Amino acid sequence: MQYRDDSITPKITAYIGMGSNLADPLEQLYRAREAIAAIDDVTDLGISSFYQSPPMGPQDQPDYVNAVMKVATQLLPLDLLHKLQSIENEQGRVRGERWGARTLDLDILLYGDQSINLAELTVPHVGLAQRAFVLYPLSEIAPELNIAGKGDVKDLLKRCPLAGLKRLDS
Ligand code: 5RW
Ligand code: CA
Ligand code: CA
Repeated sequence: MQYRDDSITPKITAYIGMGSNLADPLEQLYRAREAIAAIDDVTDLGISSFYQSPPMGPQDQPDYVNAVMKVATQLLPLDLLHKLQSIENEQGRVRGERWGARTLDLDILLYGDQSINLAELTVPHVGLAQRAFVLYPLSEIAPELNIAGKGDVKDLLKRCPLAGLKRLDS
């Protein structure tokens, strides 16, 4: 859905969590960034370093690679979500076990300063304040951010154990 007058459409800064633990995870995330940047009404504003970590949830799966991407968008949250889901599907995501291995997972972490509580979408993302694989990359590209109801990213980070998280070289 588009607004009729683009000149009055609010430009929202959103942060997208990216994860993969199958089929060359780094390559999956590079490809996903290109696909996200190619969406109409989404502009790539940058990406964090890439981080490797052991799986949270079921342990019988490979380590993950995660990153956080910053975008500007004029898409509504659910429209952005559906485009991200199409990219997951294009990159071979198969729905299996809950919290199981996947080629690509794209989550809307933040959408401006909005709180969204829909059956399909919760923003800020539920795990954002506790998960090292989200907070460390997010703090790299948005160190001064305050998350409504959760606090400053800097303070959240101080209370978040690394849990085996390692930054990858370029
Ligand atoms: C389930 C996350 C339980 C945290 C989930 C939990 C992951 C991951 C998942 C990811 C790492 C959702 N996604 N582990 N586990 N990175 N390291 O992106 F406590 S499944
Ligand atoms: Ca674009
Ligand atoms: Ca997801």
